[in-house]
Amino acid sequence: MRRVLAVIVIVLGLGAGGCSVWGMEGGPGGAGAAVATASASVGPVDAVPGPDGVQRITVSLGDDLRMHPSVVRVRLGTVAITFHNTGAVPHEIRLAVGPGSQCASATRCATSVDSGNLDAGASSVVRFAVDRPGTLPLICIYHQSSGMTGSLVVVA
Ligand SMILES: [Cu+2]
Repeated sequence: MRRVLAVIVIVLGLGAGGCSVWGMEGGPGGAGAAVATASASVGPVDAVPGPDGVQRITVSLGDDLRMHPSVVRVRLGTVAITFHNTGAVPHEIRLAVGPGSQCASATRCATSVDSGNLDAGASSVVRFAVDRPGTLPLICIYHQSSGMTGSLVVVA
């Protein structure tokens, strides 16, 4: 019981942190985006397991054509990534989960998962399972050539 409460507190704390990051990026234009780009290159950001064991993280997509964060680290198991378009330019994120992975949801069972088209302000949750360590590429299919890429680092 005590352990469950501790987990909930941690999740709530990180959730609040995520909101403040969104606040910065949600502000008017360039300055906020530049700050977010700098912080995105610092290093991988861990997805946070919930009480159900699913590791969750939100990746924000901006008009700077970058993912925030651009490097997400997860452990083996089920992952749910929320892709949220905080800007005006549409994005669509695809993740090649590879032959060693399988989808946790019956509706998404393929070697890649896709956010679908995300117009301004839209978000979608991509849920899948990873069963071997490695680094999987995240790409925006509209802006890959502009460097709108990232990676999912899977550790044991
Ligand atoms: Cu994009």
